[in-house]
Amino acid sequence: MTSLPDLYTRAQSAAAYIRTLTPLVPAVGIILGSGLGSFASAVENPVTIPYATIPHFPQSTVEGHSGNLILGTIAGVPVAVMQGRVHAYEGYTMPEVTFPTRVLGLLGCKTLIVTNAAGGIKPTYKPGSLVAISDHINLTGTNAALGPNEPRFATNETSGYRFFDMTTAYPAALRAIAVEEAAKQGYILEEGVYLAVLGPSYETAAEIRAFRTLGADLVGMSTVHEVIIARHMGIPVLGLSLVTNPAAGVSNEVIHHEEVMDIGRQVESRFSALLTAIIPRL
Ligand code: CYT
Repeated sequence: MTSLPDLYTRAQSAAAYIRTLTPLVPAVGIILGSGLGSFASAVENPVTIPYATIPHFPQSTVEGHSGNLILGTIAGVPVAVMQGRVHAYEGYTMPEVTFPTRVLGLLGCKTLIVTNAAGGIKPTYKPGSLVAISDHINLTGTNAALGPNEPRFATNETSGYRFFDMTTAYPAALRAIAVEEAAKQGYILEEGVYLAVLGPSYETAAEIRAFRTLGADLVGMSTVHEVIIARHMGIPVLGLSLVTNPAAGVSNEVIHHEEVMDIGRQVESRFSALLTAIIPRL
């Protein structure tokens, strides 16, 4: 029996395969969350690569997450867009969940934009609100960088270490660009702290009360693992959450995945316009 090559070799073979399909070197990587996949149609001269065809790439099992990597340009900037992600709650391991992030880094992405659908803990957030993630609280019970350190994933001299700083994972300068572009488009992009749980059950009302006390404004089941790996690789992150519902107990509503998808569809043009304005400024 042949054993799997090591993680770095697997990520390199995925990147090498992608390079056989397009000479484009992406400057910005974008991971699209639940209900936000339609931004992929804004990519110009797209080369669409189904995850299923990429060596070692994980497949999403969640409704609302199609599985394509799309390389092309947005406002002239070369980008790699992940239409759909995989989550730990699907049963994927940390190396699997963060594999696409590693591949985006190896392909050359200098900035990563991560997006997600989140529950709003802060009472002023409404379904449809877009929020720039200022920081996160990882309550998933695991860490994406678990396991042997692999310094070859470093993209510069200040990354690839066993222990690494997280205080600058979401640089204020990137958030400021997003806030400015939203203002130009006529609305206020708020900033907030994203708290990640494992899922797939939505949170209880008691958990949400506890999370509010802890300083969380948003809750979701993704993103933090990708951000940790991006940080390990030395890639700065802009995180954008779409508030799809008030978190448990914030209103009396019951939470459904369908409403998460519906809100995504309602804001898709606003969301695409914001991303399109941000990307040339990164
Ligand atoms: N909503 C969501 N919790 C929520 O309430 N989209 C993720 C997690």
